[in-house]
Amino acid sequence: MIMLYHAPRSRSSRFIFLLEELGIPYEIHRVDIRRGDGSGSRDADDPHPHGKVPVIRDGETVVFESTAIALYLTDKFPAAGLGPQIGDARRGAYLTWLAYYTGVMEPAFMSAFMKWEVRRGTAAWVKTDEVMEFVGATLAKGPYLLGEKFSAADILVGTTFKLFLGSPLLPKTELLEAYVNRVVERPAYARAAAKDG
Ligand SMILES: N[C@@H](CCC(=O)N[C@@H](CS)C(=O)NCC(=O)O)C(=O)O
Repeated sequence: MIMLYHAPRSRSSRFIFLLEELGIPYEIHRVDIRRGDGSGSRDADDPHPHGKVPVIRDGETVVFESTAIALYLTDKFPAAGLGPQIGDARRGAYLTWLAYYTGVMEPAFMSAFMKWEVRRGTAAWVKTDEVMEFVGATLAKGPYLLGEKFSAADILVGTTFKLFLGSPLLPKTELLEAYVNRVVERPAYARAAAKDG
């Protein structure tokens, strides 16, 4: 059985959402983490090398990093159709969005939040306005990042936008609001929120 190491209202919350979407048996192991406000502490039960969440354990296999966990779970449990499999023409876009989420989108928003300068030609990511241009162009073509098909990439991206939408970092647009609503109106999101703790 998949075990999710989870801290309430953190990046591991969206994996309860994904596990609920997958409809597989899983267990939640709550751990403490260090929070931005100085509360919390590293938990000896957490197998993450830096004491972070999310982490999953599948028997002897431990996976951490949101992108890796999303790919691991959607590859291992393909029946729910939440990640295009090898051979599917949408696989490339799926891998791209998962990697882009961690490698470009999160650093872009984090840099803006921390007021760090993003120097073109030096940083491996871009500013949020460029990210949002790409997101906007993608979502203009379909209700989800992969077009008609909802995927685990929407869970990562949609839940992140849910947090920031309407803040100075992510001004509201009709398109973004509609996208976030499509993601968070899913019944699995509500089930996950009830289990978040
Ligand atoms: N790149 C990681 C980031 C994980 C992360 O930073 N998680 C935060 C919670 S939202 C955490 O565990 N912080 C505790 C700490 O930094 O010690 C991922 O996406 O999985």
